[in-house]
Parts: sequence; C-alpha cells; structure tokens
Amino acid sequence: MPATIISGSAIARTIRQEIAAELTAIKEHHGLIPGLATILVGEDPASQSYVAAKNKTAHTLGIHSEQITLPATTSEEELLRIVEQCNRNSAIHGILVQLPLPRHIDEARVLFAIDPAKDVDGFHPVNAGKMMLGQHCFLPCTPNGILELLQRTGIETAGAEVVVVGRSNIVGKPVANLMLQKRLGGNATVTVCHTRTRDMAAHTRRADILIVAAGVAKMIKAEQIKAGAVIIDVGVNRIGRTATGKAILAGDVDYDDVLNQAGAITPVPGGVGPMTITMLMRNTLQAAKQAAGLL
Ligand code: L34
Repeated sequence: MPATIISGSAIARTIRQEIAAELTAIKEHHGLIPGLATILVGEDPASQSYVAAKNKTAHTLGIHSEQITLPATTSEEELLRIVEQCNRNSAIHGILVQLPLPRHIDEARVLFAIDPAKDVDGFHPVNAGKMMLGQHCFLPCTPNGILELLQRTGIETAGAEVVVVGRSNIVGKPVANLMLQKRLGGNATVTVCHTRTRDMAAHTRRADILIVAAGVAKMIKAEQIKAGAVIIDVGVNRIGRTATGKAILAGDVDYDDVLNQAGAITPVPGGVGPMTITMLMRNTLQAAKQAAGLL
C-alpha cells in the first residue's frame, strides 16, 4: 500500500485561516496590524523565491510587510545599520534576515543584532537558548512547521524513535531538540545523524519518524527506511529545469523509491516548505501581540 501523503500545503492553508481570523480580531479590537520586515542580501534565486513567497503570504493575510533587498556587495556594517533601523521601527514587529548571507558577512553577528522580541525566525541566541530550555520563545519556522505537521496528522511522537539526518542550526539541531522536549509533540527518543555518522542506514532503518534535512537530492532510498515509517523530507533541491525554464525540485528522499515502503511522507514541493512560511506568519502575529501586551 503506498504511503499516505502528508500535504503541507493543505495543512498550511488551514493554519493560515486560523491566523487570518486572529488578524481580523486584533485589527478590529485593538487596531493592531502586525508588521514584518524581510531582508534579502544578494541574488540567490532560491532565496529570492522564498522571500517573495513570504512577502506574498504576508500581504494576502493582511500582515504589513516590507521587503528590503540589498546587493551582494552590502557590507556587514550597512546590514547591521538596517537591522538596527528595523529594531527601532514600531510598525515592524518581526524581522527576518534570509540565510545564507554572502560570505563576507558574519551571520552570527547579524542574527545577534536582531531584537530578540522581533526575532520571528527564532535564530537569536536568546531564543535558541530559551528553546533548548523549553521556555516560551519564538520557535524556528521549519522545525516548528514539522511539529505542526506531525501533530495535525495525528502522528504520536511520545516514545517514538525519531531520527534526524542533518545538524544545521536552521533545521537539524532545533528539530532534534524540540522532538525530545517533555511536552506535547515531543517526548521522542532522538538520534541525530550527520556527515560523520558511521553506518547511517543502521540508524535510519530504526526510525518510526525520519526527518531528513541534509541538502542532498534523493539520498534516502527504500532500503534505508523501516516499513511504515513516517518520512519528513525537508530538502528542496533544484535538480534541473523544464523546457520552459521552471526549476525541477527534488527532496532529500527518493520519493518514488520509498513510496511503497513508507507509511506516510511529505512531498517536495508542497510539504515542509509551505509550513515554514506559515509558521513565520504565526510568529509575526505572536510578536505583534506581545509588543501590544496582548500575550
Ligand atoms: N532566515 N533563512 C531564514 N529563515 C528561514 O526560515 C529560511 N528558510 C530556509 C533557507 N533560509 C532561511 C526558508 O525560508 C529554507 N526556507 C524555505 C522556505 C520556503 C520554501 C522552501 C524553503 C518553500 O516554499 N518551498 C516550496 C517550493 C518553492 C520553490 O518552488 O522553490 C515547497 O513547496 O517546498
């Protein structure tokens, strides 16, 4: 029996409706319109498309959004000045600096400059630290989106063997951390695999829930997963172009290969990606409510 498809697009749509209802309410009762600033440095096509999608979603929901687009040659000092301006701008409740940044810019320094109260990506060390301690904070969008997908699909995480492939600060480390927290959607036994893992398949084959965020197209095949496993594919790899020039996307999981072995799977596109964007909207709403003293 082929795997159940976990539609991130459909679940994201439901959550966006919930957000829209709340946006209407806070506008009506408090005159509050959340504001998001997205900062994109350089011309990476994937980053351009993700940031455009974030602004479009914000606009559609009625979140005020400002896209700040800067050339790849922008200096670190200039970028820090712009972040500082956003920190001081009371119409902006959330700030997102799209990663990766050009190599001459110190990413850690820029993320540290963002006001933690406006850090809707959850990448500031204060928020990352609070997350690790299980304290209330902005949760990073992709990991939080993954937890929402699992929860809303009714997949039990308590006691589950979760294997994460990848240890990035954006996905691998935080999602592993969230899944082991003592709370709803957590309580899993978590293993993290990476480029130096010996015999990765021995780990992935044990997974009840396999989360793959390695950035390598189609690296996970049927023989590397357990029958009936839930597969969360975080990879968005551009593996070619169609005749009309559209990018062809593939996940980190060989979808066709695992389809009859997996119990459930997120597609690429239409899986984790739309959830990432939707969680950003929810964090922006949360930031605005916190700023207005509504939380
Ligand atoms: N600061 N940088 C910051 N925050 C983030 O949360 C991100 N990330 C990752 C890269 N850099 C970041 C994103 O926004 C990855 N990412 C992201 C966001 C959206 C999508 C994919 C990655 C997405 O919408 N993917 C679509 C396909 C889009 C396409 O056609 O390219 C999907 O359906 O998967």
